[in-house]
Amino acid sequence: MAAITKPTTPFEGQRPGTSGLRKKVKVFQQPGYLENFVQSVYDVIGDFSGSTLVVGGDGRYYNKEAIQIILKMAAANGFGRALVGRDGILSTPAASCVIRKHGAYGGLILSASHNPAGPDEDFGIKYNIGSGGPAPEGVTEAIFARTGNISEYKTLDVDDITLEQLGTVQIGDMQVEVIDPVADYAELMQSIFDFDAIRELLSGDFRMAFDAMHAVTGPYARVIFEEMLGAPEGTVINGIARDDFGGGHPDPNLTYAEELVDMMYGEHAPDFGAASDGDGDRNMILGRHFFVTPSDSLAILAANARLVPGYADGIAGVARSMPTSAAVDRVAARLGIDCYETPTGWKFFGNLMDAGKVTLCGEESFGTGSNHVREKDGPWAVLFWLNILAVRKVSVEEIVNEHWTLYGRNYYSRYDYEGVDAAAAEEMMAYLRSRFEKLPGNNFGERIVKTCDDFSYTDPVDQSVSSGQGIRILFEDGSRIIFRLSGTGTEGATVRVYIESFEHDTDKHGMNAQEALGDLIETAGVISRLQEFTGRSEPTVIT
Ligand code: VG1
Ligand code: CO
Repeated sequence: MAAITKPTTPFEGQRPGTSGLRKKVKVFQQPGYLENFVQSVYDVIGDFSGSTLVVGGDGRYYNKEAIQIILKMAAANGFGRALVGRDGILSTPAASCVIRKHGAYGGLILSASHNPAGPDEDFGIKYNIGSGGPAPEGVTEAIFARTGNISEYKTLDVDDITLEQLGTVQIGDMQVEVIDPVADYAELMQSIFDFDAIRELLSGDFRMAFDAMHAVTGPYARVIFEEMLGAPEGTVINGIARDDFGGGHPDPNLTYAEELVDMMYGEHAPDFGAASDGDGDRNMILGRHFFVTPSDSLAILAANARLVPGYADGIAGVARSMPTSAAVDRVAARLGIDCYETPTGWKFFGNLMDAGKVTLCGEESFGTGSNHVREKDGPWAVLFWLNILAVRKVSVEEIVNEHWTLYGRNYYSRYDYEGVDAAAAEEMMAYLRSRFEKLPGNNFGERIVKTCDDFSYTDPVDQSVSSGQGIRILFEDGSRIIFRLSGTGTEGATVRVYIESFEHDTDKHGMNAQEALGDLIETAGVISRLQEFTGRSEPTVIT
């Protein structure tokens, strides 16, 4: 069947951010908008003729329509085969798993992660390469450059295909296989973790709750936790995936995962609670009346990795994004393995994992993962904790306290100011940069500023340089304040302020983080004049 070529003109602003192109649904629905981006991807990723493309998304509004457009264009551009999750569903880590397992050339993942979904909310798309990981900056910049001069796109004039049934259909010369979105992923999880031990744990007095937040992990969690591991029905709450995520904000943190948090801090709370986000790559871990910060979680997984069959031989190294606390650095030091500090966003971990330099990676933003795929992975992190709990047979709180006693505690918190005027946010960042030379040597309370800079990263594998990755104010005592502008929002700017301080003294480990970091939080406001620039006296979310 002959491809048809349609003329088009460029749209402004199609530069992928921290994790792909994210815009309002209404923006994506403009004729030619999605098509331009997709054709730009196909134009720059090399020779894929006859090879396989993986397509799937988090099930949000516009997911299915977008998939039909993408598939017809894939066929017209020469892909030989496409693998699509049934109903157009693939969680982000499952998409990464499918790309790797089936030797695909790459994949298109449709998601705006935890951002709300619906006709007036957000949509997103990103390209992942054959390793299963998000395209590196070189590729995303080439895609963006192409969107600036695109003049036509190729498609086929054919009917939509059925995504609801497993099986194979043809679009032109391309074969489309509609696959079970859970099967490959569940099999991979079974190959890493001790399912028998976890099943035994869950068959006793131990109780867990998993909040899928009406998003993509519902079907994954019901199969893995309830069917395969035998947790009682009802263990997975909000397990029906909806295209508007039930009107919620599927961001697994103490603010948005309210139902789970109430349960875990209530009477008769379960022993273990967890939640994942819209596209299944984030995780939140809770014990009874106890919250585990994502940075601590990464450190604890690294310290206990040998208890898990998939990591029984030890881990090669670890990596964390720059704003993530240094808790994992201490574990790496004790284990005698390397620890890498990368810019924010999972794409920076890909080269390190491909080169065998790191096994576990994580971000403070509720993201943890390993080299089993090339995305962060929510249900994987939950299984990792369950495996540790099944072996150690102590509570989540005991595991964390013991960890702090051994390694010290990195008090940590992030303040987000959402929907700030973009120009005002840029001015504040410029003001901070203008103070780099004057701040060192100054003291704020008992802390003295040691250095300030704008974080720049040279990839140790391909030597590519990424600069302007966040402003760091580093103090003599090792504490830090970081300022960054988010690269995933769709309205105005989001200012993120990350605060960290290390406490060695076990007697001081019982404090609330806000209390322990009180002086640094105040200093952050003084140094940045945030309130003056943004007009905000309180953050939108504290994690
Ligand atoms: C945020 C997080 C970052 C994460 C990214 C994508 O980016 O801070 O750590 O990798 O979201 O996660 P930003 O630029 O808004 O700070 V997800 O679950 O949205 O794919
Ligand atoms: Co996500």
